Amino acid sequence: MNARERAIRAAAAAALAWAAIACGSEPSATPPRGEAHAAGGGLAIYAPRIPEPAGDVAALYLVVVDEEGRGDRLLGAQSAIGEAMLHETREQQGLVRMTPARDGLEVPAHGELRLQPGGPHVMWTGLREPLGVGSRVRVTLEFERAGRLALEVPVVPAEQAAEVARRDPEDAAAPER
Ligand SMILES: [Cu+2]
Repeated sequence: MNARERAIRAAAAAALAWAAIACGSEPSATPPRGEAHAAGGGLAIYAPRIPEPAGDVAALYLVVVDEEGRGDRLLGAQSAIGEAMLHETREQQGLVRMTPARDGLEVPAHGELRLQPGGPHVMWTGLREPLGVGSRVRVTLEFERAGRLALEVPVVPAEQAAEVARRDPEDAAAPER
């Protein structure tokens, strides 16, 4: 590893350590939407991305849009990469912390659920192998009403966590049902 690679890794590790403790607290700008990556049951998934993990914890960010006005609830996100948890972030005594979202995360009718740095997200712990930029992770999202939606999520550079996805037709994923 050369000096530049070491510096990049150190920066990524620092970013992730901070995210793991605080889950971020900076509001992110509204990202452009691009193409839907998966759709089904009245929901569409936009801009899925996993910032390159520096350790054995990874976060998933994306936008779930309720397109038919029925509302829903994200209950889980399965993947072979590790054990998934749904997290919310809350401010407690001046500190921003993540807490388990035991009842899932609401997708408001006619609205959207935004998993993003500083907000709710999916977090995998105990990653079974390193995830490099450019790799893709198969994820199955589970919703209370819409059921399961499968998609492939790209791993992006850690500093792009707050940004959203470029349009890439190959990113499109077929819904499982
Ligand atoms: Cu978390």
